[in-house]
Amino acid sequence: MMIRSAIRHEGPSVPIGSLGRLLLLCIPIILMACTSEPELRVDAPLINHEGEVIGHVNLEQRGDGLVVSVEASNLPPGERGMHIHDQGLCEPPEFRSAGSHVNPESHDHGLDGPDGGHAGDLRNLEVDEDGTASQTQSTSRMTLRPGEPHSILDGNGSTLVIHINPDDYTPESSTGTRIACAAISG
Ligand SMILES: [Cu+2]
Repeated sequence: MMIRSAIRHEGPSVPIGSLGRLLLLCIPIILMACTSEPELRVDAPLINHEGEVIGHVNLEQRGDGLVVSVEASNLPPGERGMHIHDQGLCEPPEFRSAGSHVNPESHDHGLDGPDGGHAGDLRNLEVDEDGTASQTQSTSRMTLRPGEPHSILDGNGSTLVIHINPDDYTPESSTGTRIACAAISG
């Protein structure tokens, strides 16, 4: 009885209150969210029309969302169209080998168009004045999960292609020359 009493009164008693209890409950959840590993992850070098590596592309599957991150330099400043194309090959200088946009439903192009765009349509890449870009966006139209209809890791892989012109997200969009390419294969 004496020992139990001594242990019970060892430290100062600090009332944590309901807010404190809520914080104690939330901290492990926040830590789990911050440290949770992506389900699947692919990293690929980004090359320019001379075949030089100018950055890299990282794709991560997080639930039903595909997180697309681009880190690049030596790009022309401004907004640049960016899409996922349906062939996994980047042959400079024109990157025709990258094929067309991933579009299994044969939709019209353009995220803001009546069809809602191609599966491979992405938001423009914003390139800073110094030619660098560091951007992350998420899409639920593509997945890294193999065997699914919109999988990037189908038999022949896919490419992330950056164009000279911005995409205006309409069916009439003309993003022009392909200036950089990253081949993504499983
Ligand atoms: Cu494109």
